[in-house]
Amino acid sequence: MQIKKNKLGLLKDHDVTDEKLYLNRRQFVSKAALLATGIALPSVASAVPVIEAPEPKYTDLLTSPFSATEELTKYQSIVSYNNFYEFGVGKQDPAKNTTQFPDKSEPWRVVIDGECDSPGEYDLDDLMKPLSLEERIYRLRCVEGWSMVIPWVGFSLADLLKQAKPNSKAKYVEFNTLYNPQQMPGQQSTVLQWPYVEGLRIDEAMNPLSFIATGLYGNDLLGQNGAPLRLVVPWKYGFKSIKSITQVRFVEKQPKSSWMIATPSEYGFYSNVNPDVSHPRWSQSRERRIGEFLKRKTELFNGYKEQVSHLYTGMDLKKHF
Ligand SMILES: Nc1nc2c(c(=O)[nH]1)N[C@H]1C(S)=C(S)[C@@H](COP(=O)(O)O)O[C@H]1N2
Ligand SMILES: [Mo]
Repeated sequence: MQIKKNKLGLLKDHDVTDEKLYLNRRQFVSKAALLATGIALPSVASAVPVIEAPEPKYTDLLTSPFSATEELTKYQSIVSYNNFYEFGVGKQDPAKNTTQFPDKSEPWRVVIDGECDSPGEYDLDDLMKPLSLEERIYRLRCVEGWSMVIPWVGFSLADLLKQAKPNSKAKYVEFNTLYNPQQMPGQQSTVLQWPYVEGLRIDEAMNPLSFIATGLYGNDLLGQNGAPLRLVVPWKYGFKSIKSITQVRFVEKQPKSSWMIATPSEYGFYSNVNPDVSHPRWSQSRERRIGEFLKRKTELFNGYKEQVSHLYTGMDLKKHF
């Protein structure tokens, strides 16, 4: 996807995504780690097959006033250009390596526990029974400088959390991805600390924008997008939107996310999209919308300022990055 800018005098350096920068994000570690452990992930040479958008399975989805009205990113891009390090660090690795994931022969279990009055372990079906599915069209902005517009299917995170009745000590919510190095070969490497952990402050988690996706484009999620359920926090960088969740825990102290542990100088707890707070190694002022040629300006809170800026009143966003 490198663009030859010399052919088109119009383009400036900052108009095109510099893949070299973000490809470097953890690749220097991961390549070495993968080699050292001798893990056999398919080579990047094999192409991702065309994945046809399936017929919509959910036709009576509720619509949301929070939905964006921009052009949707193509289905093929959403399911073949991914970050899911449990399945490799290349953008196409998750699509290639999740054909058997999740294992459909076993029900997906989710534990909800910690500081709450009604903890429990649920089959996903039971967990979803009281909830009605809706469609939410959200922008997704990756910290690497690309973005998409995705029509998610799912429900408000708050609706799920309220069922567990969090108590007054529940100041934060911690989320864990499945830990299963057999099913997730990337977990045999030390590229990140496993399981993948993320967290939100309780008021961020209860904000109406915070969403649990179980599908996209009117159908169920595929493995590469974090099936069977993943978080979507559209005003934060994409890595906060943790995939394939097995544990939700109410906690008193701020959780340490996998990215904070990996590179504390580069990834903070809040990770709100902010064009004025640079990543230490690149600017965040612009982004490439996948499918578009020129970069566009990145918006504060990814364009969701009206809904979320009150959460950060009085906070120095440069300090709490
Ligand atoms: N468990 C887990 N969740 C994850 C990641 C990951 O590597 N592991 N990558 C994150 C990053 S960096 C991004 S940008 C989004 C990408 O979501 P998508 O592939 O569905 O677009 O997932 C996030 N969730
Ligand atoms: Mo990302």
